[in-house]
Amino acid sequence: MSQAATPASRHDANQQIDRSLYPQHLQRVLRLIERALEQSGHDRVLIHSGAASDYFLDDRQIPWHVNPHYAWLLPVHSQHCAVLIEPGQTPRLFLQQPVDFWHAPPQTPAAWWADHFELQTHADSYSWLDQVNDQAGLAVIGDDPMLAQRFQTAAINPARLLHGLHLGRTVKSDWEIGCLRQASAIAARAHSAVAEAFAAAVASNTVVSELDLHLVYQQAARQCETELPYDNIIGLNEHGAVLHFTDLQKQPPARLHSLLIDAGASATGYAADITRSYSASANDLHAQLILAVDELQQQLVAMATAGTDYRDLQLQAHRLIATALQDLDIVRLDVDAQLQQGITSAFFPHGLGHYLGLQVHDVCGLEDDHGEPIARPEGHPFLRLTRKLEAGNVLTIEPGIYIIDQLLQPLQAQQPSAFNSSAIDALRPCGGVRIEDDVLVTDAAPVNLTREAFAAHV
Ligand SMILES: [Mn+2]
Repeated sequence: MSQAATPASRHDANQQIDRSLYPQHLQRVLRLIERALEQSGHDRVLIHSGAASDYFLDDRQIPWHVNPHYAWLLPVHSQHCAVLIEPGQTPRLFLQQPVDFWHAPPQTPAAWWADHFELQTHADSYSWLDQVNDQAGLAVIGDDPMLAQRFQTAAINPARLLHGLHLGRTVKSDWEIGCLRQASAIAARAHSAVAEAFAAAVASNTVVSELDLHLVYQQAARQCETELPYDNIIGLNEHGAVLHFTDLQKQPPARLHSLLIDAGASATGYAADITRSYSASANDLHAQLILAVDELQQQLVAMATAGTDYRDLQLQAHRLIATALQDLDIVRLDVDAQLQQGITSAFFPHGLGHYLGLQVHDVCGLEDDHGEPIARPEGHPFLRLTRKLEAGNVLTIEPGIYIIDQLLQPLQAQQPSAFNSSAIDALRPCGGVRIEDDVLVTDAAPVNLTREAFAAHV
């Protein structure tokens, strides 16, 4: 089992997010939106929460997720609501409170957040739209098809304004950091429960299925599947090498070698995105690989400082992975030779991480401040973050090393002497290793929200 030591912290999953931080957050968001409006040349913006749609030929709804720009403004999210923002005015909130005996009504607005809006409730989904003039200076943000029908003069999702909103979301307020901490705390609690269940199966020489581990996770997180920010990736043994393995098996494998779990949680719309890897053996090569990835991951976290270009972190990750592969005698080439020949990309084919916030892969990771694309480094097609880091960014650091035969075998065939094939054969039944933490960039040292959460839980 591998679980790295972590610093102590004050935060735990039962702690409420500090509501006194919300008014300042909202004022900041409104300022950012006003600035974005100035730059896009619009007078005001209507941000719609969204509306669920049904499955094809069915009366069952597709799970609904709020428009993240609406969630940026408000801590409580329901369908058919909207905020109208006009610089210098109190934002107007059109809140749907339907008369409906089929469904539970949305929460009654609580003073601590609702008092910051001019509130107007409506019973049906669209009548309130008549109160918003369809004018050239209006921008509308949302994806309900009714919006485009109703607003023919206004700009629907104008790119320039969207960029301004996305850019604003890259730096988190204290309120948002509180939400992200809470999400990490819930996820850490659930990860720990799964680690215990896996360890218990190993210790008692029994087996456990991926689905059972998923159910342990959900019970400990106390979140429904629709609340989880993404489908849990829970891979036993060789499934750990499938980067997005969500096909959770109900049957346990004959023997447990390893577990890779990539699972998050949400808090007030904000996500945690955490991966841990465990070995069933105390000291086999896979267990050593977990320790090596854990160590290099923490080195990379420490480098996530303001001013650092995330592309350099990606390249640095490949150097550290090459070092680990050489040190563990998996690859018999030095770092430079491994990089030149693309060997680390076969063991670590994905990006080092991404912004995290209201979306798991949060917005604006590949754009500069003016909305122009920032190219990925050559040979790194899956990197999701190419910006320079700044204080207030929250992002993931998630290096991994996997045995993916599709990628490795062509290289092994080309140059057999570069690889220790018996080491690769020994690792294959264990799939792979990934360690992922959620990290807050500050003006000083980075804050590891995930390790703080694990430390507070234990
Ligand atoms: Mn991630």
